[in-house]
Amino acid sequence: MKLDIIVPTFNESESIVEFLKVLKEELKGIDFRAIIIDDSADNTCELAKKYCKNNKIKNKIIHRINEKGKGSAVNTGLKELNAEYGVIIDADLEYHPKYILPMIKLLNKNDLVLSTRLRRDPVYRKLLGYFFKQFVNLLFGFNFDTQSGLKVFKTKPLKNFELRSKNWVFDIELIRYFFNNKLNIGFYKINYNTRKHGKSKIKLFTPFQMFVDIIILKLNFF
Ligand SMILES: Nc1nc2c(ncn2[C@@H]2O[C@H](COP(=O)(O)OP(=O)(O)OP(=O)(O)O)[C@@H](O)[C@H]2O)c(=O)[nH]1
Ligand SMILES: [Mg+2]
Repeated sequence: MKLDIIVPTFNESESIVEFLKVLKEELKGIDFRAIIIDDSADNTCELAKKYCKNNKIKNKIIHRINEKGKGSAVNTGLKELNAEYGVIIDADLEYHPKYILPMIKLLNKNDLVLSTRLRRDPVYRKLLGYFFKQFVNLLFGFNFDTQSGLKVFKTKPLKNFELRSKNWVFDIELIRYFFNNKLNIGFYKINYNTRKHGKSKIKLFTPFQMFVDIIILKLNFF
């Protein structure tokens, strides 16, 4: 079994080494490759390259200079896939790599497996999440934890797929592709942590940008 693991990074110098260390530990004995798509201005890229080299982690590290956006980075990563199975995971350890293998197991019956977060959020975030889900459900017809930052999938169905969302709604676009093509989607419940190091890339205006982007996605205007 071969795994290609897409990791979008933006100024994650405080997390990347710990992330790669945990990833390697959890995937002991598995043939995997870290595909890191880095848009950082800090030394995330150098740290990742050095750690992979010193610890014999197969890798493809792309440092993009003039491009940005998590969706756009994931799209660059999708083009690099050549393993049977793919993973998309954040670098800040909010999603523990220990969940990757149990999720991959579920690909025997599914084409895409989404992690579903068991939430311990404050009430206002629970409410925001609830309305977000209802809105997505209304427009696209699915009621999943779309924004969870760990997903695993078979790579074959994505051969000719291209993400058009550059930012935070790429998850919905990816899921919509599997959903509309009647591919099987499975779920795996996880506990998730809050970010330990570094800063969130979410800004105050991000929910508004997401709202507009969801409507653009619905209208296929990207
Ligand atoms: N390449 C790339 N990666 C990005 C970009 N924005 C965010 N990321 C990465 O995408 C992942 C998720 O970003 P976060 O800032 O953790 O977003 P979040 O998890 O919703 O927010 P927090 O809960 O505050 O951590 C992290 O690995 C980021 O480094 C970007 O513009 N380019
Ligand atoms: Mg995060």
